[in-house]
Amino acid sequence: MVDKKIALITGVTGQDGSYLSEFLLEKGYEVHGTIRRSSVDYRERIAHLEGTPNFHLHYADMGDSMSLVKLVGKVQPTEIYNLAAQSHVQVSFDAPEFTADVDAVGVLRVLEAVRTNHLEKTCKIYQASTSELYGKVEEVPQNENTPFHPYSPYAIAKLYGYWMIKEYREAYGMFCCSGILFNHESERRGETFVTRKITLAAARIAQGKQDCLYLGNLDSLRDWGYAKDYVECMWLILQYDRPEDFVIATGVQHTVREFATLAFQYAGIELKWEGEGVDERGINVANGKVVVAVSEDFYRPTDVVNLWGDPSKAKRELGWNPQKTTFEELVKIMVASDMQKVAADHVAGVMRTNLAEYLEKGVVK
Ligand code: NAP
Ligand code: F7E
Repeated sequence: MVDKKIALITGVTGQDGSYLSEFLLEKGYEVHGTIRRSSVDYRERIAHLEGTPNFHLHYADMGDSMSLVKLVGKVQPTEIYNLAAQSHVQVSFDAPEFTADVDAVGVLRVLEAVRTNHLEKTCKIYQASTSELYGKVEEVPQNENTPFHPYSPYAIAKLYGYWMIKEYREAYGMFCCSGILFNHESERRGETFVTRKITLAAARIAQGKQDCLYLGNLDSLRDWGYAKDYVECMWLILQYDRPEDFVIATGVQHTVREFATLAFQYAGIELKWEGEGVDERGINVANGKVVVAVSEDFYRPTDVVNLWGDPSKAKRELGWNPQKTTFEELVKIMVASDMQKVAADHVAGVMRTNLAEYLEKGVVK
């Protein structure tokens, strides 16, 4: 392996891409990231990094092989972190073909871009695999040997990527690995994922800017960790002495209802729950108002309801600490950040206000 560390991150504008960029820049890497042209050129999560000497952005798209081949040839990366994806499970039911192109064939395009540039012996590849592979789970908790049962177009696309990574490792001796990451959240999480939707709404309701939050399946169980801790693991996986796949999780499970209860508590609202199923309501104990209600709009055609990771291998082999940030600390960080953002009501806040209104009315999933 060459000495100079050059990382290429696909999906650098995403939650994980932004934290990973910070992490690698601190380690002295030259960091290159892919961006897409969009009608609004506002890259909120990485704006603070633009202009940093070792940080470079390039246009490329997971659906465009040539853009990836040319970029890999130009950058000559020693490590690729393939994070780019249509990452929303519910959206994958509305746009299954696009999801397959980006999340499945996109992985193949990255692998082939490395081979086309003859970098298979010098460039390691990290693939953003997912606990969604376990889907309609066949055992709890889930580890590296648990059988997969993908249960959405997103998960099925990601399964293709997982197997391609394994195939290229065995067929061509490439150092390519999957991190099977369980849900990880942060103050930078997209606003339509359930945790961020809850913390943003809790902050808005606490500050009188929203009346009610509409959610789907409150019983769904997730193993939620902090994204900042998880990007360290992506790097550790590529520093391991051989290419292997790892489950990354906290080993602790909570329901959506528990997340909401704690988030509202940190926002200063004590909730009590009444009713069942679609009639369940979260009531503000202080004034008797309904602040959380269930809407079938947020139910999925098939939902993954019992994710719980066993991070023993990552702990043992990578020396990673799955409990660096606890569930309670994670919720507190997210609520504190959204309380500030909602109070500040700056330009981006106005955009958030509109989105939150759509979310409240159930227009955007
Ligand atoms: P995210 O915030 O949704 O970011 C996704 C990134 O992919 C964005 O930079 C997005 O660019 C980019 N992207 C989407 N379509 C693209 C395309 N056609 N070409 C190029 N780039 C494209 O996701 P995340 O939470 O950071 O997750 C990172 C990766 O880990 C994803 O692959 C996700 O599926 C996977 N994963 C996430 C979790 C989790 O809990 N967060 C768990 C397991 C696995 P724009 O900004 O231009 O949209
Ligand atoms: O849903 C339930 C929903 O959209 C979590 C992605 O990063 O993690 C993420 O996928 C659970 C589901 O994340 C609402 O039905 C209830 O059971 O926050 P989510 P996800 O589907 O787990 C995995 C590991 C990834 O790989 C993905 O890229 O919460 N839920 N009510 C809701 N979910 C949403 N979004 N909105 C609701 O109102």
